[in-house]
Amino acid sequence: QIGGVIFDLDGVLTDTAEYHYRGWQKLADEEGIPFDRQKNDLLRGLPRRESLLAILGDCTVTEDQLQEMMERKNRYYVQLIEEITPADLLPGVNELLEELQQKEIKIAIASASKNAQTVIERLGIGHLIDVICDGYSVQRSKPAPDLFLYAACQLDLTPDQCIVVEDAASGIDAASLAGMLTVGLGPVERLGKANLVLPNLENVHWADLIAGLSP
Ligand code: B16
Ligand code: MG
Repeated sequence: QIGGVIFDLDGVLTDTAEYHYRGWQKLADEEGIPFDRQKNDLLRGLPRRESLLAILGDCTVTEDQLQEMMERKNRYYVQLIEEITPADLLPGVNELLEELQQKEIKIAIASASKNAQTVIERLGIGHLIDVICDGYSVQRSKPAPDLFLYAACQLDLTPDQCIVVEDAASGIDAASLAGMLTVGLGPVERLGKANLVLPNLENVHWADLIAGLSP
Protein backbone atom coordinates (compact mmCIF):
# COMPACT_ATOMS: atom_id res chain seq x y z
CA GLN A 1 0.00 0.00 0.00
CA ILE A 2 1.63 3.23 -1.18
CA GLY A 3 1.47 5.93 1.49
CA GLY A 4 3.80 8.62 0.20
CA VAL A 5 5.46 10.25 -2.77
CA ILE A 6 8.99 11.62 -2.53
CA PHE A 7 9.75 14.29 -5.12
CA ASP A 8 13.13 15.49 -6.28
CA LEU A 9 13.06 19.28 -6.60
CA ASP A 10 15.30 20.59 -9.38
CA GLY A 11 14.03 19.32 -12.72
CA VAL A 12 10.87 17.76 -11.25
CA LEU A 13 8.85 20.48 -9.51
CA THR A 14 10.63 23.45 -11.09
CA ASP A 15 13.36 24.09 -13.62
CA THR A 16 16.14 25.48 -11.44
CA ALA A 17 18.51 23.63 -13.77
CA GLU A 18 18.51 26.81 -15.89
CA TYR A 19 19.64 28.93 -12.91
CA HIS A 20 22.30 26.39 -11.93
CA TYR A 21 23.48 26.52 -15.52
CA ARG A 22 23.72 30.33 -15.54
CA GLY A 23 25.63 30.31 -12.24
CA TRP A 24 28.14 27.73 -13.46
CA GLN A 25 28.49 29.44 -16.85
CA LYS A 26 29.35 32.78 -15.21
CA LEU A 27 31.94 31.10 -13.00
CA ALA A 28 33.42 29.12 -15.91
CA ASP A 29 33.64 32.29 -18.04
CA GLU A 30 35.42 34.14 -15.23
CA GLU A 31 37.87 31.26 -14.86
CA GLY A 32 38.35 30.78 -18.61
CA ILE A 33 37.12 27.20 -18.46
CA PRO A 34 35.19 25.92 -21.51
CA PHE A 35 31.57 25.22 -20.54
CA ASP A 36 28.20 25.11 -22.29
CA ARG A 37 24.64 23.83 -21.91
CA GLN A 38 25.58 20.38 -23.16
CA LYS A 39 28.21 20.00 -20.47
CA ASN A 40 25.76 21.38 -17.93
CA ASP A 41 23.30 18.60 -18.76
CA LEU A 42 25.85 16.07 -17.48
CA LEU A 43 25.66 17.77 -14.07
CA ARG A 44 21.96 16.99 -13.58
CA GLY A 45 21.34 15.99 -9.96
CA LEU A 46 25.02 16.18 -8.94
CA PRO A 47 25.79 18.01 -5.69
CA ARG A 48 27.66 21.32 -5.82
CA ARG A 49 31.14 19.96 -5.17
CA GLU A 50 30.84 17.12 -7.69
CA SER A 51 29.47 19.56 -10.26
CA LEU A 52 32.48 21.86 -9.87
CA LEU A 53 34.95 18.97 -10.02
CA ALA A 54 33.31 17.82 -13.26
CA ILE A 55 33.54 21.33 -14.73
CA LEU A 56 37.20 21.67 -13.74
CA GLY A 57 38.08 18.33 -15.35
CA ASP A 58 41.86 18.07 -15.46
CA CYS A 59 42.48 21.57 -13.99
CA THR A 60 43.95 21.09 -10.53
CA VAL A 61 43.03 23.65 -7.86
CA THR A 62 43.62 23.89 -4.12
CA GLU A 63 40.87 23.11 -1.61
CA ASP A 64 40.66 26.85 -0.79
CA GLN A 65 40.17 27.71 -4.46
CA LEU A 66 37.55 24.99 -4.74
CA GLN A 67 35.66 26.40 -1.74
CA GLU A 68 35.86 29.94 -3.09
CA MET A 69 34.52 28.88 -6.49
CA MET A 70 31.64 26.93 -4.91
CA GLU A 71 30.72 29.96 -2.80
CA ARG A 72 30.94 32.27 -5.79
CA LYS A 73 28.68 30.08 -7.94
CA ASN A 74 26.25 29.79 -5.05
CA ARG A 75 26.09 33.58 -4.69
CA TYR A 76 25.12 33.85 -8.37
CA TYR A 77 22.58 31.05 -7.94
CA VAL A 78 21.03 32.52 -4.78
CA GLN A 79 20.64 35.85 -6.58
CA LEU A 80 18.91 34.16 -9.52
CA ILE A 81 16.45 32.12 -7.43
CA GLU A 82 15.20 35.31 -5.76
CA GLU A 83 13.25 35.76 -8.98
CA ILE A 84 11.37 32.45 -8.60
CA THR A 85 7.58 32.76 -8.21
CA PRO A 86 4.71 30.21 -8.12
CA ALA A 87 4.56 30.67 -11.91
CA ASP A 88 7.83 28.69 -12.06
CA LEU A 89 6.13 25.47 -10.93
CA LEU A 90 6.31 23.01 -13.83
CA PRO A 91 3.00 22.08 -15.54
CA GLY A 92 0.79 19.71 -13.54
CA VAL A 93 2.80 19.96 -10.33
CA ASN A 94 0.39 22.04 -8.27
CA GLU A 95 -2.57 19.92 -9.34
CA LEU A 96 -0.82 16.65 -8.47
CA LEU A 97 0.39 17.92 -5.07
CA GLU A 98 -3.13 19.10 -4.22
CA GLU A 99 -4.62 15.79 -5.30
CA LEU A 100 -2.14 13.84 -3.17
CA GLN A 101 -2.91 16.02 -0.16
CA GLN A 102 -6.66 15.47 -0.64
CA LYS A 103 -6.10 11.72 -0.84
CA GLU A 104 -3.95 11.88 2.33
CA ILE A 105 -0.88 10.59 0.52
CA LYS A 106 2.15 12.02 2.30
CA ILE A 107 4.53 14.26 0.36
CA ALA A 108 8.28 14.72 0.82
CA ILE A 109 10.95 16.61 -1.07
CA ALA A 110 14.37 14.95 -1.33
CA SER A 111 16.79 17.32 -3.01
CA ALA A 112 20.58 17.40 -3.14
CA SER A 113 20.38 21.19 -3.00
CA LYS A 114 21.32 23.26 0.03
CA ASN A 115 18.94 25.91 -1.32
CA ALA A 116 15.85 23.68 -1.42
CA GLN A 117 14.06 25.47 1.46
CA THR A 118 14.31 28.84 -0.29
CA VAL A 119 13.15 27.45 -3.63
CA ILE A 120 10.12 25.76 -2.01
CA GLU A 121 9.18 28.95 -0.17
CA ARG A 122 9.43 31.00 -3.36
CA LEU A 123 7.33 28.44 -5.26
CA GLY A 124 4.63 28.83 -2.60
CA ILE A 125 4.13 25.09 -2.06
CA GLY A 126 5.33 24.84 1.55
CA HIS A 127 1.79 24.15 2.82
CA LEU A 128 1.51 21.06 0.57
CA ILE A 129 4.77 19.43 1.70
CA ASP A 130 5.02 17.23 4.82
CA VAL A 131 8.80 16.87 4.94
CA ILE A 132 11.73 18.64 3.27
CA CYS A 133 15.03 16.73 3.01
CA ASP A 134 17.85 18.70 1.40
CA GLY A 135 21.61 18.98 0.94
CA TYR A 136 22.03 19.26 4.71
CA SER A 137 20.06 16.12 5.65
CA VAL A 138 22.55 13.29 4.99
CA GLN A 139 26.26 12.87 4.28
CA ARG A 140 26.25 10.63 1.19
CA SER A 141 24.51 12.11 -1.82
CA LYS A 142 22.61 10.35 -4.62
CA PRO A 143 23.23 7.71 -6.07
CA ALA A 144 23.55 6.54 -2.45
CA PRO A 145 20.06 5.67 -1.16
CA ASP A 146 20.54 7.66 2.08
CA LEU A 147 18.47 10.77 1.27
CA PHE A 148 15.44 8.74 0.17
CA LEU A 149 15.68 6.39 3.16
CA TYR A 150 15.89 9.44 5.41
CA ALA A 151 12.82 10.94 3.72
CA ALA A 152 10.81 7.71 4.15
CA CYS A 153 11.80 7.62 7.81
CA GLN A 154 10.68 11.23 8.28
CA LEU A 155 7.34 10.38 6.65
CA ASP A 156 7.04 7.38 8.96
CA LEU A 157 6.80 5.01 5.99
CA THR A 158 8.78 1.95 4.91
CA PRO A 159 10.65 2.14 1.56
CA ASP A 160 8.14 -0.16 -0.17
CA GLN A 161 5.36 2.30 0.71
CA CYS A 162 7.08 5.11 -1.21
CA ILE A 163 7.16 6.29 -4.82
CA VAL A 164 10.08 8.48 -5.92
CA VAL A 165 9.80 11.00 -8.77
CA GLU A 166 13.18 12.00 -10.26
CA ASP A 167 14.68 13.59 -13.36
CA ALA A 168 18.27 12.36 -12.88
CA ALA A 169 19.67 8.89 -13.56
CA SER A 170 21.63 9.08 -10.29
CA GLY A 171 18.36 9.77 -8.45
CA ILE A 172 16.66 6.73 -10.00
CA ASP A 173 19.65 4.60 -8.97
CA ALA A 174 19.46 5.98 -5.43
CA ALA A 175 15.71 5.31 -5.13
CA SER A 176 16.04 1.77 -6.54
CA LEU A 177 18.81 1.05 -4.03
CA ALA A 178 16.48 2.33 -1.33
CA GLY A 179 13.89 -0.26 -2.45
CA MET A 180 11.34 2.26 -3.71
CA LEU A 181 9.21 2.42 -6.86
CA THR A 182 10.55 4.96 -9.33
CA VAL A 183 9.04 7.42 -11.79
CA GLY A 184 11.54 9.04 -14.16
CA LEU A 185 10.71 12.34 -15.84
CA GLY A 186 12.43 12.93 -19.16
CA PRO A 187 13.84 10.91 -22.07
CA VAL A 188 13.97 7.09 -21.88
CA GLU A 189 17.68 7.24 -22.80
CA ARG A 190 18.32 8.95 -19.48
CA LEU A 191 15.66 7.34 -17.29
CA GLY A 192 15.29 3.87 -18.78
CA LYS A 193 15.97 2.24 -15.42
CA ALA A 194 12.88 3.77 -13.81
CA ASN A 195 9.76 1.62 -13.23
CA LEU A 196 7.72 4.23 -15.11
CA VAL A 197 9.01 6.92 -17.49
CA LEU A 198 6.93 10.03 -18.26
CA PRO A 199 7.87 13.21 -20.14
CA ASN A 200 6.74 15.44 -17.23
CA LEU A 201 3.91 15.75 -14.68
CA GLU A 202 1.42 17.55 -16.93
CA ASN A 203 -2.04 15.93 -16.56
CA VAL A 204 -0.57 13.17 -14.41
CA HIS A 205 -2.95 12.02 -11.68
CA TRP A 206 -2.56 9.65 -8.75
CA ALA A 207 -4.43 6.93 -10.65
CA ASP A 208 -1.95 7.21 -13.57
CA LEU A 209 1.00 6.71 -11.25
CA ILE A 210 -0.56 3.70 -9.55
CA ALA A 211 -1.64 2.13 -12.87
CA GLY A 212 1.76 2.77 -14.48
CA LEU A 213 3.63 1.27 -11.56
CA SER A 214 1.54 -1.82 -10.96
CA PRO A 215 3.17 -5.02 -12.19
P1 B16 B 1 23.06 23.53 -4.41
P2 B16 B 1 17.99 18.09 -6.96
C1 B16 B 1 20.40 19.33 -7.24
O1 B16 B 1 19.06 19.35 -6.82
C2 B16 B 1 20.55 19.93 -8.63
O2 B16 B 1 19.92 19.11 -9.59
C3 B16 B 1 22.01 20.07 -8.99
O3 B16 B 1 22.13 20.67 -10.25
C4 B16 B 1 22.70 20.93 -7.93
O4 B16 B 1 24.10 21.05 -8.21
C5 B16 B 1 22.49 20.29 -6.56
O5 B16 B 1 21.10 20.16 -6.30
C6 B16 B 1 23.14 21.10 -5.44
O6 B16 B 1 22.51 22.33 -5.32
O7 B16 B 1 24.31 24.05 -5.05
O8 B16 B 1 21.92 24.51 -4.39
O9 B16 B 1 23.33 22.97 -3.03
O10 B16 B 1 17.86 17.78 -8.41
O11 B16 B 1 18.56 16.97 -6.13
O12 B16 B 1 16.73 18.70 -6.37
MG1 MG C 1 16.77 16.79 -10.09
